[in-house]
Amino acid sequence: VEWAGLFHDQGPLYDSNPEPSATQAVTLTLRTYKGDITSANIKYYDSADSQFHWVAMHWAANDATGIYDLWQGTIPASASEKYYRFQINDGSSTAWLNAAGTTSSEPTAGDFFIIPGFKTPVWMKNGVMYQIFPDRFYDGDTSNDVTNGQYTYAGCATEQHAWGSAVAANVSGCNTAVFFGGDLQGIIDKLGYIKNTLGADILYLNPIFESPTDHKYDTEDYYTVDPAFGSNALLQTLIGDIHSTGNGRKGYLILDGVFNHTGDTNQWFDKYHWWSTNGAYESQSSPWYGYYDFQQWPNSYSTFFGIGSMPKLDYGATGSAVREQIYGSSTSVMQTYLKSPYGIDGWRLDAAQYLDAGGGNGSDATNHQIMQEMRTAVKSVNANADIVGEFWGDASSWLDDGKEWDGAMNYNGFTQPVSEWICGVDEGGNSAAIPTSQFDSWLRGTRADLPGDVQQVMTNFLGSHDTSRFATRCGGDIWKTYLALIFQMTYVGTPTIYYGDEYGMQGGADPDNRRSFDWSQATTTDAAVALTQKLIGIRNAYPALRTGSFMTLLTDDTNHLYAYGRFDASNRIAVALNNDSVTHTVTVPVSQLSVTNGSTLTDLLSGIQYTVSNGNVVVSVQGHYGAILAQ
Ligand code: ARE
Repeated sequence: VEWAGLFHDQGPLYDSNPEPSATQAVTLTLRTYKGDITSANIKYYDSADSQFHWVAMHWAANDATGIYDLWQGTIPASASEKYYRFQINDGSSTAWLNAAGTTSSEPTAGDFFIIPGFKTPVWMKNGVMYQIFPDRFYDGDTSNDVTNGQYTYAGCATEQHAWGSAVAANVSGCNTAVFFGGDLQGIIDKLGYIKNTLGADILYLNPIFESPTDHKYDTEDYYTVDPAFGSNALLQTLIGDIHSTGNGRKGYLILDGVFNHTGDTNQWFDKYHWWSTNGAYESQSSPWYGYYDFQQWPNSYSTFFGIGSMPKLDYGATGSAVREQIYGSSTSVMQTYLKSPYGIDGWRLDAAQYLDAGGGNGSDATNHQIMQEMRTAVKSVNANADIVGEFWGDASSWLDDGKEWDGAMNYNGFTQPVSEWICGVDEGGNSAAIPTSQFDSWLRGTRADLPGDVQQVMTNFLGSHDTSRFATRCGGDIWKTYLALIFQMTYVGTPTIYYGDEYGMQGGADPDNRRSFDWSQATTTDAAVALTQKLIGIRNAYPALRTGSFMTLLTDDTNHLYAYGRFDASNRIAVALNNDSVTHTVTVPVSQLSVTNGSTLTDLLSGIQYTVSNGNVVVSVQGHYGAILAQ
């Protein structure tokens, strides 16, 4: 069997029904070189009977070039989850194909998923996300700025910093009491930049609820927008403006849900007696005593990472007060903001892996049970809401059965490989260069862990509020940002721009990765911003880049070149990336995308047109740049 001819994924040309209901059969298409094989079978595992089943495939057609045969077979409809792989025979040898790749012996992992009834949000698949750390984006209302010494929290007096100044620890050495004045009014004022100039349509905000720190991951009151950021009424205004089409496309809002722990100033805990005298820290007969896990009351309690200002919530058993409070009841935190008069579109779950009962730290059945209940609650309020979990490794245990999250922050399958391939360092800045072939297999492997529609909503970001800035990690070469942006906007998953990454904002580790936004750079006279705008426009114009197939076309370790296809019934797009510092001529084998000789491909970045000959287009790509060749 000629392995190079084999292809299948869950894109629209190869899978009749990527998100089937329980009553919809799924017809799968397998590509082989013409005349290469004698038979092919789908072998699938059905969780209903815990057995493998075989479906013989039949020859269905040739592709447009006549180079390939297309074989088809149908997996019958049923409600149960299934996993499939292909067995391919040419009379003398057998090959196996699944999402992990091609092998000569039968694989034991990496099968494609079918999860009847499971869907990820259409808007998340098709959107581009912009992440904002609210204190640092834009100060739209100076009257609510936190001032010097306005209050003291855990020995830290607040300090007001001038926009543009360094994000250093303040005079008392406290790096979480440094306020720049950014707020919701600022985001409202700048929505035109996000939606119109850039063309992004999903906003993800780091925490906005009342809390004494600048980052607000230690919530004091989940039901109140922090006064330094605005008010609950202003949040409603912001949501209305995001949802309106006034500044471009209809937009969506995802809030940061910090539900593993609260702050120690939360009324439920009330370590500093800011509220009353009946928080769990203050009284064992507190109505919220059971919300936390005390080894020895009051000073020894479970926390996030040993940080005393972040006491862990105790989720108890199904129906517990904490479960009802956070997601279960109609007045729970999560349901409140999903419903009118707010109507947010999703939650990002902070430290999601750790939610647990007692002092437990997740990674067990209780965490998964909590996540299942949470999904049910969220979807009962808004079936189109998105749930994105924070997890830094392989998140498949929350994503592979359609019962918990829709997607996850894609450190594992995007941020890390991109950093190692383009910057030669890992997220922590340690030397870790990988060649193109390893980059490609890393991407394939991490995609294979996940159902296809989950892959499409994984949030793909170059950096976050928890990593160094991409531009800094990458040595400050803006061309590497260009290359990364081209990859990000043409890869599988929801592109997510951490505010400022679109102009190559610099910054080291937390807290330096949270600098105030430099508005002088936020125009299309800045080449990186102009490129971001162009790339988002391209992504928005071509569904193939969002929900199409992904096919590797070329990996060249010597010259650091990579090419891949994104395609559906309407468009075939070949992306060529040059990760070297010098210009290279790239021969892109577009016949693999069934693009015929003599047809014309246009580079959507340069406007240059190319004619396909001998199955290839030959493109000159400058160092740390790319070409997006569309038919
Ligand atoms: C503050 C200071 C830091 C200081 C720290 C400890 O800023 O300089 O080192 O305190 O004293 C929030 C704030 C942080 C704050 C922190 C504690 O944003 O600024 O730090 O609270 O007060 C792990 C977790 C993951 C977590 C990351 C940071 O698994 O959940 O660490 N990310 C979320 C948010 C953070 C937030 C919190 C959680 C807490 O996104 O912003 O911090 O609510 C490997 C591991 C991961 C690990 C990762 C990074 O990959 O596998 O599990 O993530 O490394 O360490």
